Amino acid sequence: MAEAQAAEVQSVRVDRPAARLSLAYVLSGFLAFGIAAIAGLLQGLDRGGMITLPKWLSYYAVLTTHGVYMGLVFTTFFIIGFFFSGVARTTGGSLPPAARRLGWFGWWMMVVGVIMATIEILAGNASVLYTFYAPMKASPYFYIGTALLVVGSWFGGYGVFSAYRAWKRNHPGKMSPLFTFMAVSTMALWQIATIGVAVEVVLQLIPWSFGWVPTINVLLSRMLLWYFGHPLVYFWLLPAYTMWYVNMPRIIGGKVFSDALARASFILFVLLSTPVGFHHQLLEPGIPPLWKFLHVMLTMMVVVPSLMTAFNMFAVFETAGRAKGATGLFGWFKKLPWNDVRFTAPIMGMIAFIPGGAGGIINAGYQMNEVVHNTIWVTGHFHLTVATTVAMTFFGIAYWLIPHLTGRRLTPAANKVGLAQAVIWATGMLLMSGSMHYMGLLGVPRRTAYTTYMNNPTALSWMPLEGTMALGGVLLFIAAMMMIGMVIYLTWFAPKGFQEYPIGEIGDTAEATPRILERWPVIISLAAVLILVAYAYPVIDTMQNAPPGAPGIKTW
Ligand code: HAS
Repeated sequence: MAEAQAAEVQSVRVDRPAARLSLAYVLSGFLAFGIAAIAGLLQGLDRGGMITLPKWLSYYAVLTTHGVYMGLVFTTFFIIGFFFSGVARTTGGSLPPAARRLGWFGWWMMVVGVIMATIEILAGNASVLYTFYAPMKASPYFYIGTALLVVGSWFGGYGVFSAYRAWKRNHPGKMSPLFTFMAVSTMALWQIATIGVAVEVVLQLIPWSFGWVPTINVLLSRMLLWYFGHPLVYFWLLPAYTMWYVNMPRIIGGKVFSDALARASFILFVLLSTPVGFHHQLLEPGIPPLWKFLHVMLTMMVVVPSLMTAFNMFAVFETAGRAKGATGLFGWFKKLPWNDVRFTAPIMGMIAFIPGGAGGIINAGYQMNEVVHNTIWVTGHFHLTVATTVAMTFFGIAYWLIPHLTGRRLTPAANKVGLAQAVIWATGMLLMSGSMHYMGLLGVPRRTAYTTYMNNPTALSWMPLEGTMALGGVLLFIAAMMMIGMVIYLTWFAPKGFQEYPIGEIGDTAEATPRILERWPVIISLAAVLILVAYAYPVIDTMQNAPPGAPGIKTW
């Protein structure tokens, strides 16, 4: 009986209107991913000294395209599409009309924003990289384009909130489904985080780039950027964690270990992701050391929900393995479905997060940061975290999500291609990110085009590693093109059929979830207090005792 009920729950299909909306977001994300991969290949080969880009194509324009498209466009579109699908799936199979309207409005706004920003980058008016650090000055239309991308994503969030509200209205007094709760938490975190970049872009960058004000307060603009920049990384990470907590148990034939632990870890992210931005500015003059210390302490606290997630995942793997008869300390390892790409791609990302997360903790130590800041180590760190952990989880999701949405199936042959794609991506990233970490320790700077520094012997000694990095980049490009091929296949050519949307059931031994874990007024108020404590004084101080403003410069 219970099995029949479980089978019925798993056969829920996302209905056509919701599937169309999710698919529009997911496919736009992968289109951006393909463009970013081409830019990545060109820039990797140029930086590794293997090719020379033509005069009309600046290294920095290609680098900006790669960073903006991979870090901001691919991720944001994919995340919103994934969330819409999972919210629909866990709240009955459809989205309320209001949620869909908000979703489509946001999608159009994001598309228009991306087109505007792209035109400016390609015209050579915005080679300011994905962090658009002042006083480098881009065309105002680049900033307006990125603002539209962000504001559009807010509407995606409002769509998720409105579906959540509708479910709560129809189920008074009940805790929301875990997936939906996680989508709401992540989009709430995103609303809080993007306030910083919205203020920077609208009040500082746009007026300055139009020439309405002659100078910009650089320190303030960077504070606002990093107010946004660190929670941005958790906006990337939390959808991957959603997959690990909710979808992964079903894929491996196990159960969700603890609903309460999962929710608690997401709430800790909502509370602690934002008041930590100064760990990106530890070497920036003008911020009093006490505030840097406070942000570093809070950074060490935001590591805790990731450690909780690691504990949870080991528990899920071990209990699933033991239920299948595994014995001994590590017997469960062999019971994992290693030949299922829905599992293998994300698990490779998970394993990469062990050194990736450790690297983050190294970055956050003040003295260690002096060694690695502004070196290519940091580029290695984020290729291990976002481009391996997060991206490989997104690949794993795409392999079942796209056929689910298009009414097709992931065939055994496609599964094999997927496994090869995941292995090539992981190998490419190991070579590329590994050499970046090592070169960073040797002092190789980040954000620079190829140079031998006038044949300086030290710089020449880096060249073999630059070559390994470029080789990794070539493998990554191959894996990216395979992924694009699979997306096309699964959308239009795979055999028609039913692909399960895997949703894990809560384990039998899990404790009941305390109600406080869904009290949004309490959670959001606490987050606001922490942000005020961490930022109010330094921001006011920076405005009152502002150094002379900077005029814009064009470094490219
Ligand atoms: Fe970071 C710079 C600190 C996590 C991304 N980071 C960056 C930048 C990016 C980025 C993009 O403190 C560059 C920005 C720029 O352009 O300048 N980072 C941290 C810390 C964490 C961290 C403390 N970062 C991330 C994540 C990212 C990301 C996640 C993207 C998704 N980061 C920094 C700092 C800087 C920085 C400084 C500035 C550096 C500078 O000077 O410029 C933590 O959140 C990490 C905690 C994670 C863990 C790992 C837990 C492990 C898990 C996996 C378990 C595995 C299992 C599998 C269960 C403690 C959950 C086992 C299975 C088997 C079969 C064995």
